Amino acid sequence: MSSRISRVVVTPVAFADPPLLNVVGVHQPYALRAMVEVHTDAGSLGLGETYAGELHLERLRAVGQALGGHDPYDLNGLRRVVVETLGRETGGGSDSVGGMLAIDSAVDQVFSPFEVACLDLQGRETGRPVSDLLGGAVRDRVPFSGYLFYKWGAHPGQDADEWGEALTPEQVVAQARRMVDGWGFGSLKLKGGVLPPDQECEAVEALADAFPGVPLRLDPNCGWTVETSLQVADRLGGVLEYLEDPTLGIDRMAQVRARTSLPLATNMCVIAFDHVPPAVREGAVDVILSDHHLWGGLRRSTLLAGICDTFGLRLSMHSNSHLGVSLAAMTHLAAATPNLTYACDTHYPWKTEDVVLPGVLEFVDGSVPVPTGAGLGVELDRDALGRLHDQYLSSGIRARADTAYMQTVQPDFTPNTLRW
Ligand code: GKR
Ligand code: MG
Repeated sequence: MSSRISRVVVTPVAFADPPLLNVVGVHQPYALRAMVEVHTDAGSLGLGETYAGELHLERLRAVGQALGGHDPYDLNGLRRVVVETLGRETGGGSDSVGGMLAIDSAVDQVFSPFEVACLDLQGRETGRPVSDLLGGAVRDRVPFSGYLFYKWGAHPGQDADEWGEALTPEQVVAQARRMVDGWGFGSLKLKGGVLPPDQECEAVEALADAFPGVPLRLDPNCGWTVETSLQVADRLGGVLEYLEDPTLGIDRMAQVRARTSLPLATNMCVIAFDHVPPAVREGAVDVILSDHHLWGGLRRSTLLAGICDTFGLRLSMHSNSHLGVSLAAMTHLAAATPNLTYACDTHYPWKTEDVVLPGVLEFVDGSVPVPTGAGLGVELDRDALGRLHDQYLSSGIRARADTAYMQTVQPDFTPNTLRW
């Protein structure tokens, strides 16, 4: 008889995160993630990584309990268990990414880490990398882009971090230089929505001067009106490879796209399968940023890739703050997705701690070589896992709360959505 799931362990962890600024506020001193371990009665193990808001953790644990005796190769059955466990509840997604996203259903987010863990487990048992289980790698390294942020030099009350402050074009260029020198990135993305658009345009123009020929992206997370988005598109049209989520919602994005030829990308107005038809109908976007944590795992992300291919949409990949299990999953997915031709986003350079043993995941010339070992190819560092779990317990942080944290410094701050 084939092995069955005997035990699921969900471990929330907190890892140090610099004060990165965005449209809804600023990153807290620690970012949260949950590690999901799926064990079988035959002694096999699979790993997944996901968000760690409290409601999400509750749901993960409920599904974990319901999975006892389940066949780890039955991924359709796994989805059924998630749907049944969450019941008829839709009540908003588990984690709205610090308040940036309106998510209707938690099913995809809860299913994702279990699916990844089962694929990791299947790969370990069959001796095949996860990319093979997704149809086979079409590339042996996955390019990532250097993800630049406006940031404070330090969290309030703490010593300056190694990156220093980035609030001016010169400081953004210096940050980019460090990213490029340290990781070899061949494309750059600036997180905007922080300063008035003119200043963000100046920073992008400074990047274009400092890194001629390097593809650039700007993402203000819906900080702008339609008119402002058009002014920026006009000004940066010759500089950007795409403009990401300049404004809020499919309708506004379509209004912008109708009046510019600059490609528009999104990880905010198309975040579920039922957003694709209206976006296509209205011609709102050119590029969808997939994210297996949000879209229901690795296989549904390859399904999204097929849909994009059918409708002539291009594909890139989104990132939130994450650790090595996620980076491994993102790399296998991108490797096995032929039409994912943009460099993927990653927050990885911003973290200084991890739960995976070093040696497998590394950046070479801005790309991560696809792990060739069985499954995801990464192993948990149990000591680090324990340490970061203790950090979670002592941090007191139980949800991502960029706005509330910003308000401790600037009490009158409200999110910049559609501000300019
Ligand atoms: O980490 O501050 C951040 C980002 O702004 C993140 O929350 C976004 O989801 O990176 C993301 C994006 O591309 O929109
Ligand atoms: Mg984005």
